[in-house]
Formats: sequence, structure tokens, C-alpha cells
Amino acid sequence: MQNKLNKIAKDTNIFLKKFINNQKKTNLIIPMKYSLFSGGKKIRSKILIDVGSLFKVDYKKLIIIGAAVECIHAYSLIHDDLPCMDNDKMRRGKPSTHVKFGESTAVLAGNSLLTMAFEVLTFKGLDLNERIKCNLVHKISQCSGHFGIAGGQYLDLDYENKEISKKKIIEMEIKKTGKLFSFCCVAPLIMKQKKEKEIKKFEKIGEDIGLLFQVADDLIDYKGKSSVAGKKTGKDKKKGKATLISLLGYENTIKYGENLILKINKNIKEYGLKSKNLSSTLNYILNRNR
Ligand code: GRG
Repeated sequence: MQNKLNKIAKDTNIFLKKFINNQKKTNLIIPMKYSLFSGGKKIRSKILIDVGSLFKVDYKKLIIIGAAVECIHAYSLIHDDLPCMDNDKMRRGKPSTHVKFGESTAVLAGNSLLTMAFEVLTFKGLDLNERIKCNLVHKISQCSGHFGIAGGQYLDLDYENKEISKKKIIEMEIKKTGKLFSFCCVAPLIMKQKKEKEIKKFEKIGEDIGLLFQVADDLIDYKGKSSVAGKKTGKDKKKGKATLISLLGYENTIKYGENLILKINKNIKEYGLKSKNLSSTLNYILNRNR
């Protein structure tokens, strides 16, 4: 798994470096590069490639779509770490972007990474027809805004130190984390112009994968070591975050994750042997760094 992730990370970074080097230099390039190239597992791109392999989608095109996803992901991490959000000083084992460059620069670098995702999806070198590109931009916008990441982050902050139901916690985690995974699961189907029914099915699968990822992230925060996680752990409890662990306990949350894997595997079973890569990524997600 690690070799595959390393290859995806290398290919994504090569693309993004070339893309940025072809643009005019500005003062924001350095903080943008800092947050794009300071590590990161590239797990969202792995999901894109796993789902893409079910539908024979070209690897190079998927790397470009994954690069756009990484821009939005890096933006969300910069803003997530800000003092007005989760106020985290360390990310990927390094000082957070606002600690290194100051708050206003971090906000603007984040904003520029969001718009860079749209530049990547619409750039001429991505050989897809205009309609497909427009559908990809539409979907990634929905997944990032108030229906998705931003809306989920709002709920995450709003739910601090409150008693929140399981249903609401799941809804918040799906928005905050699941929607970007959902984009990764539907992008290959959009590229292959699949029918709406199959796209909807993969939208749900993506939400479940994102929820699994968030559950695993919460488990790492609860018991993982800071040195391995690359960020401070044990924060959720201190901040009074509403997580499934706070409601179900540690062991039951692991069981919840295992049941999610069973559910996702059942939903991709019809794709036969081709779904093996995606299945092993699910196991990696739940079991990493604990
Ligand atoms: C609208 C994009 C956008 C952002 C503004 C700040 C914010 C609203 C949303 C925060 C969303 C967020 C950070 C959710 C947590 C997702 C999560 C578990 C991130 C960690 O992802 P990894 O482990 O990170 O894949 P690496 O470092 O491997 O890339």
C-alpha cells in the first residue's frame, strides 16, 4: 500500500510543481507550496485511482483530478488550523501554515489553493470535453461549499461542548470529510459519462469511505502518538468535540468502522476482482497509525 501511495504522491507533486512553475510568480506561491508539498498521504487520490480502475479511466487524467482535490484538501487544512477554527500549531510534523507565515497570508494562500483547483480542472492539458469538465467543477464545488466541507466544518465548531445525537454527528462528519471522498468516487464515473443512478450509488459509497476516514482520524486523535500522527493528539476530548468516540466509546467506534467496511465491500462486490484495490485501501484507512 505504502509503495502505491508513494507513487501517487510523487506523480501528483510532479504535476502540481509543473503547473505552478508555469504560472507567474507571486508572494503567495511560497506558503501555497509549503502546504501542498509538506507531506500528506494522498489517500483521496488513491480512492480516485481505485474507483477509476473499475471503469478503466486513464491514470494520468486521474492524477490531474487528484491534484485539484489536493489543492482543496490543502486549503481546508490551512483554514482548519487557524486560531479562529481549531487553532492547531502543528500539521504533518511541521509548523502550521499560519504559524510559519502569519494568519493573513495563510488565509490568502488557502483561498488561492481553492481557486487553483478550478484552474487545474479547466486547464487545456486535461484532455476531457468541456461538458465533462463543467460537470467535474460543478460537483467539486458542491462538495466543498456549504453542502460539503465548509458546512461540515461549521457544524463541527457549532457542536463543541454540546450533547449531539449520533445521526447529527454522522451528518457533520460526512459533510466535513466525506464529501471530498464522495467527489473522488464519482469523478471517474462523470469522466466516463455514466448514468445518474450509478453516479448516485458511488456518491453514497464515497460518503461512507469519508466517514470511515473520519472515524479512523478520530481514533488516531484518541489513542495515536503525536510523533506518528504529525499533529497533536488527544485534542478532541479537550476541545469537547462531538465525535462517535465521545458517544459510543473507543471499542464500539472501531466496530462501527469495521461495519462500514463490510457495507462498502458489499456495495462494490458486483465489480468482482477489480474491486480488490479499493477494498485494501479501506482496510489501510481504518488500521493506519493506531
Ligand atoms: C471549504 C475546503 C473548505 C474549507 C473550509 C476549515 C474547513 C472549512 C474545513 C475543514 C475540513 C477538515 C480539515 C476536515 C478534516 C479532514 C481530515 C481528517 C483531514 C486529514 O486528512 P489526511 O489525514 O491529511 O488525509 P494528509 O496530511 O495525509 O494530507
